[in-house]
Amino acid sequence: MSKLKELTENGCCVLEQVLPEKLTKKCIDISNKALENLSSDHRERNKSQGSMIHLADYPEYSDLIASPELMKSLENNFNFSDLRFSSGYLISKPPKSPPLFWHQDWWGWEHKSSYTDFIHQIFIMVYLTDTSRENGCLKYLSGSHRKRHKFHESKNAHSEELARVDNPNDPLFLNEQDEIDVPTKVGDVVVGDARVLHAANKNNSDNKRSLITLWYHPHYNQMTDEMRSRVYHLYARKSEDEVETDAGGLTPYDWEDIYKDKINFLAPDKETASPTPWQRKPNWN
Ligand SMILES: O=C(O)CCC(=O)C(=O)O
Repeated sequence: MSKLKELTENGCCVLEQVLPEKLTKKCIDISNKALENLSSDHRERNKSQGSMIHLADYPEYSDLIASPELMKSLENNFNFSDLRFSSGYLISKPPKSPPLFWHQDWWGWEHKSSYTDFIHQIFIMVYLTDTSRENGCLKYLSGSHRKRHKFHESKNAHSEELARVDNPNDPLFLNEQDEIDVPTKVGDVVVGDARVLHAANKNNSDNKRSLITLWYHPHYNQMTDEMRSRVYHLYARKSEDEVETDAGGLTPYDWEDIYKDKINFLAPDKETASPTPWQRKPNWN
């Protein structure tokens, strides 16, 4: 099956050995430094994820965001018409840490195009260690980007309680019968439709398991003006009450030119409409 078919039908696929060792080493160094700056309060608030460090606070990640090897591989495997970047996080699970809850990443469920094959947003996941079920690899529910699932109805989805793991028995932390593990090697890239339900296994190992999640919009030129504005707001980290994003730090617009210039071709245009409402919950008919 082609990678495009896998992405369209299953909602997730792996591109093997895309990133050069020099780049992954650089990402590991930046990430280790970023993790040193984390407060214990941050860790407590994000026990399930491990950490939620906004990439824009570390302009050196521009080499990864705009990596020619990543761009080439996306071009070779998919028919993306106009790729743009919005944001991303460093998500690092400490040794012996709990699973990441089941969730999906899409925020544009208000619009009817979210219930079609059109892909508004992809996640690119770059793991900085080899991953397996033992140390907290990704898992997902195949096809869940295109159909109703009981997890969509959960009151708790994306809540602070889940992030703190107040109730480890919440079904969103449990294994699902038809879940598919996604073990990876350093250098691989996981590509997913942002709508697909995914989670991460607990990290049972004695080492941390770090991941850089990047969100891109593969057909930006075909999104509505309202959605394009929302993408721009995410890129520019506009603070809005309804958006559970980490507003207030650096944005790529604040970066020195040497970093900013690298990712300029991926920057969303400025807004031409009010941003689409922030809607994380699907409403299937
Ligand atoms: O920690 C992981 O492996 C997955 C992270 C994730 O689900 C996300 O970034 O949306």
